[in-house]
Amino acid sequence: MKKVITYGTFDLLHYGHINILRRAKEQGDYLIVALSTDEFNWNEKRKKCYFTYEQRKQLLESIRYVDLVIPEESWDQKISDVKEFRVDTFVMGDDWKGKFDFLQEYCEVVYLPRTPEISTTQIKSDLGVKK
Ligand code: C2G
Repeated sequence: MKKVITYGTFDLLHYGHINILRRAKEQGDYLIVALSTDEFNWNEKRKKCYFTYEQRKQLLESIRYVDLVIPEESWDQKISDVKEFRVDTFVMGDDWKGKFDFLQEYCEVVYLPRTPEISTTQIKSDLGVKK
């Protein structure tokens, strides 16, 4: 079984997220999503999520491409995640291109093109929601 992992906040889930999850799953047979916790989002990304971790986890677990959701609590957990879950391929959108090449020592690293013109920030802006 070829295992794939990807990381993210996935707040206000949209078709750009679904596109990356679908293509990540196409890289193997089992997709793990490491979902940024509320604390990690605020402390490390200054992102205040609309949906809580539990709500975002429930949404992701309902997606056919997703096999397991684990918490992302630190920037530094990727190597141990790859080892612990015996991951073959790490996938991220290409806005992160090059940032995780250090993982090549442990698994295949794949950056996939982002879906243009959609983002959680754009949705909030279009809805006139303060960031
Ligand atoms: N994404 C995409 N197309 C978009 C928006 C997002 O392909 N229009 C991808 C991103 O490239 C990323 C994933 O969807 O691979 C999740 O995006 P975010 O929820 O914004 O995650 P991010 O804040 O980039 O956190 O340790 C890594 C971080 O947790 C990534």
